[in-house]
Amino acid sequence: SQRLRMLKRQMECRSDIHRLIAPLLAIYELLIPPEEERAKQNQLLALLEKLVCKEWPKAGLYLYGSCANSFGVSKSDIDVCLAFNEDINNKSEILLKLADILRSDNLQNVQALTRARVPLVKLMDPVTGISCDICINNILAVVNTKLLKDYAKIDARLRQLAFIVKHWAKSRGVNETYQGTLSSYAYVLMCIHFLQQRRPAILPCLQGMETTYSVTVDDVECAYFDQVEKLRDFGSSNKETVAQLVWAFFNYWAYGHDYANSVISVRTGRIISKREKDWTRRIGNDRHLICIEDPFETSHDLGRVVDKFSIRVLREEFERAADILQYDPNPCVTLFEPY
Ligand code: 3AT
Ligand code: MG
Repeated sequence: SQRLRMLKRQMECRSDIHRLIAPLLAIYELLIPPEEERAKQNQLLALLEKLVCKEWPKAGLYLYGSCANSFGVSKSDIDVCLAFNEDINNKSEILLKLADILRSDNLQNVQALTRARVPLVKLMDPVTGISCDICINNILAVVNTKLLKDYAKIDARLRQLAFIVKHWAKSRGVNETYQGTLSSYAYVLMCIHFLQQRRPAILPCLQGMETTYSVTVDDVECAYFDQVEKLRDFGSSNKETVAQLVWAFFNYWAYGHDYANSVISVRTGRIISKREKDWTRRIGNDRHLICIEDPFETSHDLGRVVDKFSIRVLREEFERAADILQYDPNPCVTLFEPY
């Protein structure tokens, strides 16, 4: 009956949906960071490189997350990975040392969070006003950052859709992993998977193609086709607009997705079954109430933060968004109203 409802709604998509194209694109444009922000980020990165190099000449600094995956909105914090060519057993010691170095160079609000799930140092640069998190040897995040960035180069509609979805999630308070809702990374994977599933497809499955890029990180082989310049026309036979896609995205998560049995998988470009992954039972704190497979660490469900309370919040928000896009006279305002 859920499928029927979905089909019915698909046929009933509001007839003036094209009127939402301009306002949605205007919101997207406003969220894009201006060029001078990039310059400031590079200025801060150069300073950090200088400081780190003095203490650890063989280490490297890499940007990851939204400042490097092309899904960063204006005024985001930056995520930096300090990479050593060896395993580090005592990250705390290095983080504390790093915090000392940063403090003595007048960086502000320096804090070493050695006991966090991903241990890191936080800081604020008073010159550029940028806040920054530095973690150690988080190379998988650097590689998944590249994957997201490569997908974004294939079809402009991915970045448009993901910016709107992230903006919605932040406005509605459902982008808080510590409160049981989803990370930005999870939302971007949901958008990629959604565009892989359109017919005709708007995005290919890069991990299902010939390998042109491959690295092994923490025993995980990360391999995919990264010559994305060759795929610029991939989605061109699909003419859907950002308005239709935003509408269909929320409809899918409100009324189309089979939460009981399905896992979304960017790695395969398909829906796979929970049974296939043995994600049918609760193990420890992993409840698998909404399943989003990490493209590289395939045993990781990015929905594992979601609990029996927050799944209701999430699904109610998807339904609210779908209903607004369908019926509200002014959806581009109502959709993003603070909760
Ligand atoms: P914001 O714009 O900061 O909200 P972001 O893309 O920087 O978005 P996060 O701050 O949530 O996203 O995460 C930073 C990066 O860390 C994104 C991704 O490369 C990596 N990452 C985050 N969560 C996970 C995860 N559970 N597994 C693997 N990598 C992750
Ligand atoms: Mg971030």
